[in-house]
Order: sequence, then structure tokens, then C-alpha cells
Amino acid sequence: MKKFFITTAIDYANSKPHAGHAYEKVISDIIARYKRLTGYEVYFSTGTDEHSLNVAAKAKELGLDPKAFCDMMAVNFRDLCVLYNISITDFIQTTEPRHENSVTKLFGAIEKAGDIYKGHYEGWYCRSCEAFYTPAELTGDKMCPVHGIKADLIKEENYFIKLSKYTDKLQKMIESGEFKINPETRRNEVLSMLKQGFRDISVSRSGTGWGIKLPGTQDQTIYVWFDALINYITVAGFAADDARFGKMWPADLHMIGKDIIKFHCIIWPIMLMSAGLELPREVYAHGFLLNKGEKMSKTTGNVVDPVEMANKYGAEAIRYYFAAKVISGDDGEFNDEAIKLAFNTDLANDLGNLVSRSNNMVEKYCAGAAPELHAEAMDDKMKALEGLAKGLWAVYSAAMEKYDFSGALASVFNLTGAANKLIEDEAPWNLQKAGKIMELENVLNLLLETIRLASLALSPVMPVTAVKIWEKLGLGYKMETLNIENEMKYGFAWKGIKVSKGEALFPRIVEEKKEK
Ligand code: ME8
Repeated sequence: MKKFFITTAIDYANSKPHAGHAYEKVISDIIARYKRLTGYEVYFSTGTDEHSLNVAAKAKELGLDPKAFCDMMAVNFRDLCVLYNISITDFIQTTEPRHENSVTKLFGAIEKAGDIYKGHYEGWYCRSCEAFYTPAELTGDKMCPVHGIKADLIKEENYFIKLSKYTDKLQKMIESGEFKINPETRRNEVLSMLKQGFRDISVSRSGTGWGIKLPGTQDQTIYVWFDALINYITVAGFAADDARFGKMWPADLHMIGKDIIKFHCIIWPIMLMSAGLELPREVYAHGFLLNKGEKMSKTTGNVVDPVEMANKYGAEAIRYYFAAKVISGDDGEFNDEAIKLAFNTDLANDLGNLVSRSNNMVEKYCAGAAPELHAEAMDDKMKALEGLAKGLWAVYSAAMEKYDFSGALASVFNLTGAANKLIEDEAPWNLQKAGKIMELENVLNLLLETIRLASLALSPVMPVTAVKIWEKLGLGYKMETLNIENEMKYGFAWKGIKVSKGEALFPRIVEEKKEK
């Protein structure tokens, strides 16, 4: 079986999950599920980044031991995965012993390659980014350009990695496509960073008191980014299980946000190169979720809580929203109005209505037993819908392979829209009155076939909804064994299958009238 190893970034454990974390996990899950449904053995990891200064500071503020604080916070992120139905195969906390072993081993390999040296560092450090800035990059009165908080001037002796030794080789691997960065804009951004020249970075900090000890030193800890990036090989079994590592590594896809490409597209691949390990096949950098055009931040107070949103609209609806309405790679809106609109228009009206109307008519006109197709009674409108249904897989899969979820879903909703239109155009109730039974059966058969194909295509995005639809359609599909490419062939043998209308899939959200 072909394998596919996909990872998300690991989230800082100092605060609760925010909508951006949910977004990244959901789109990665859609890919993981799609890959499974197309015949891959999928490994899928996420986790928490726990050795940051903010984590230690927050634990201290609460009077807690930092590790106990991390374990407590990690539960929120694990629960988020359950709430959003994220099909991970591993959840890593960077304070786990397996990770410490892996960091120590990788550091040893880089040191052995002669790529670690001792030096003095003086620079401006943002403790929220956990990154150094040059004076020119700071804004105003020595403020971090990302967080708008004051950067600290840090002078310390620590250890450096010779990034500059590998930047030419990395540039060639990006240019040749051997190491893929998507979307194109991010690839160009990384190439221009490399062309401007990239300075060596320190891999340790001194006197922080929190983090993995740098082997052979007294007060040095591994720099939190150097530590965090290594999580991807820890998960694959580095330093724990060679056979597993041989099978899982390299990762096929690192899904991350656009703010951390420097770490994933320059520093991480060079760490691997130095240690003689293969590079991940691809890094995909998604955009940011915005609230009414503004970046969500705690200081502006416009952060949307992903747990509240899932409880309000259902995780399936939010998953749909992320996939359909946030264009892959771009920033996208995330607010109540936008979600309600997508819910009522696409899910309640287009999809939900199509399923309930169609199944209702099969119950009413055919006693709930699906009818067969009569080729001799197909008119042009029916043939047009049949043509769209036959072409769905090609359009849908081409978009999914590019992680263009909104494109893939547009092809599905184009089909369901056409099916709804066929109902209006053919008016099955009139066909029945006129005794045109073959035509009536054709319409109903085509509707069922449309719903079947659409539900298969929707299954990586809305797995719970897909199963509900399969139950209504009397289809025995099992997610674990399903191969969507095989099943999405047009022309299912419908005759006699028991169909039932059941409950509405997505009851419309009705606005509560405001008190005057
Ligand atoms: O960067 N919209 O952790 P993090 C979409 N620990 N995605 C967003 C977002 C938003 N508004 N805000 C953040 C870290 N993200 C490091 C990663 S990986 C070895 C270490 C994304 O909790 C962000 O881009 O700040 C990143 O991919 C992920 O959420 C975790 O962010």
C-alpha cells in the first residue's frame, strides 16, 4: 500500500486553541481522509509545542509546574481534534521522552557533520514569535512586527548551525521541484529569502531554565524552534523505531500557516540535510482566518472560539465552511454571518433539500424502492445531468490533488444545483399524473445517482453527513474500506434499493427576531 504522511504545525500550548488551529487541522484532515479514500495508508500527526518561554511564564503565573501545565493544556487540543473529527494517528507533546531522545539524536548528527559552532549572539528577540529580528525589521520603539510587543535585546553565548553551507543546495532543490513549496507565492517568497542571503541561527538559548538540555552543556537549552521542528521525525519513529522511520519518512506534506515558512522551508530542510536525512516532499502554507477583515488577535478581542462555533453550528458545517469558503492559500473570513449564509444556502437549501425532496418522491411514487434507468426515455435535460455526473470525478479529483477544496466542492454543488433544477424542469409530480412512468423513474434514478456521487465526494469534508446520506440511500458503504475512485463511477445499479427520507440533514437556521 502506498503511504502518505501528513503533519500539521504543533500549536503553542500557552493558550487555548483558536480558530486558526481548527482551520489547519480541518484542511489537513480533509487531505488525510481523501488520501485514505484513494488507497493510501495515511499517517497524520498534530500536537503541542511546549518548550516556549511563554509556556514557562504562564505556568509560573498560575503557580504550576510547567510540565503539568502543558499536560493540562494539551487536553484542549486533543479535545479539539475529537470535536472536529480529525482523524489523526498521533498526537505529540514536545515534553515527551520520545521527543527528547529524537532531538538529542538529531543534534548529535548535525554536530557530527561539523555544522554546529559556538558563538556570541546579540539580537532583538520576540518572545511570542520565539524568533530574532534585525533592528531594521522592528517597528516603532523596538516593537515586534508581528505581535506589536516590545522585543528584548539579548546578548548571549550559544551554539549556531551553519545554515549558509546548505543554502545553495536548498535553492536548487526548490527550483527543481524536488522540494515542493506551495502555493507558488510562498515558494517565491522563500526563494527570495534565500537569494538575499540567510544568516546562521542559534540552536540554543542560555539560562532559560525550560527546554531540552543541550547535550554536553550546563545551562544551555535547545532553541524552541529547533526543538519543535524535530517533532515531525519523532512521530515517524526517529530514535525509537528504525523500521517505522524507514517506512514513514520522508513526510509527504507539512501543512502550516504562511507566517512560519522560513522555519519550515529553510531551517528545517537544512537541519535534515546536515544530518543526512531526506527532506519532506512538500510544504503547503495556508492563509489566515480573519474576522471581518481583521487578523484575529487577543489584543483586538476578535478571536473566534472554535469550540463555541462547533457547538453552535455543528463541526460538519464548520468543516464545510473552511473547505468551501476559504480559498486554499488565501486569507478568509470566519464570522457568524458568513457561516450562517453558507449553512442556509449550500447545506440546508441545495444539499439538504435535494436529499429530502428526492427521497420523499421515491417514497411517494415508488414505495421507497429505487427505480432503474430507461435509456429509451432519456430526454436532453436528463442527458445533460447525466453528463455532469459522469464528469464529476475528473473535475473533483483534479482539484483535490491540488488541495483546492473550494474548487472541488464547487464541482459537487454544481451537480447538486443541476439536479435541483432538473426537479423544477421535469416536475415529477406532473410526469406521474400524465402516466409517464419511465420518465418519472429516470428523473428519480438520476437524482439518487447525483446524491450518491455528491455524498462520496463530500465524504472527506463532511464524513458524518456522508454516512447519514448513505443510510438514507440504503447504501452499505463503510468509510474504512471505501475506495472513492472506484465508487464514483457513474451508473450504480439502483433498482430495488430501499430509500428513506428520514430527518432533515441541515434544518435551516432561523434568525431570532430581535426584541424592540
Ligand atoms: O507557530 N488563521 O504555533 P502557533 C489560520 N508552535 N492559521 C493560523 C492563524 C490564523 N488566524 N493563527 C495561527 C506556532 N495559525 C509554532 C509552530 S511547528 C514545528 C511549530 C496557524 O500556535 C499558524 O500559522 O502560533 C501555525 O501553522 C499554527 O496555526 C500554529 O500556530
